[in-house]
Amino acid sequence: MKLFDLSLYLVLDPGLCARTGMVETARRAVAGGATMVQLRDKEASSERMVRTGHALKSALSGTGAKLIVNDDVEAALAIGADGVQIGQSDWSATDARARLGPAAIIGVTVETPELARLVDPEVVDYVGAGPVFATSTKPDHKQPVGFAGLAAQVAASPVPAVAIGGLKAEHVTEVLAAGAEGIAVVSAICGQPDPERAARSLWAEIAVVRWLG
Ligand code: TZP
Ligand code: MG
Repeated sequence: MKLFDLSLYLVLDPGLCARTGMVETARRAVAGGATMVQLRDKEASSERMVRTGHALKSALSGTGAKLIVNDDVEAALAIGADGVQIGQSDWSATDARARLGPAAIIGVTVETPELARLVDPEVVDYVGAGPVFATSTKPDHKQPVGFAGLAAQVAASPVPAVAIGGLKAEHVTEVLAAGAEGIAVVSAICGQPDPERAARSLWAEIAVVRWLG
């Protein structure tokens, strides 16, 4: 049984995390409740990905938080990461699964219900769904879909979804109401003066929605 928790998913960005650094940001965010951490560094060489990934892996060791690597399946293997997040133009999920084996967590980015429907639940563990809102964090993102579009992607997906794109603590209620299992953020944690506190405020919202409805 593969256990992972999409509730509060931090996606690291080297630029936005520059103030605190990616590894320290991840450490503090996990102390504040982040359940998954994705290393996403579009400019990095595989060597730099692996170096940062190793540092992240030791920072997260023993916390229960999962470490996911964006795009670079070989780097994920070298790091001994828990899994990968792959986009529509990156590795195929089937190739990634063949390379990483059955225990790896494989996430696929979807931007439409049609793409969500194509996901093979035998191969893919979760989808990253969105973008809910426009965001300068990913300048080439697809058309924002709003909460109704998110709900349509979630409904079409055969696997659990985590929502992404311009999301803040104030959006948690609608994200969960749309059927997503969790919220993925970059700027709501990266570059915040206190990443642990930022993660705690997101968790506080999740807890309120989950336990008080
Ligand atoms: N994929 C879709 S939007 C996005 C990614 C990686 C960036 C989300 O960043 P932010 O700062 O949480 O809006
Ligand atoms: Mg990608």
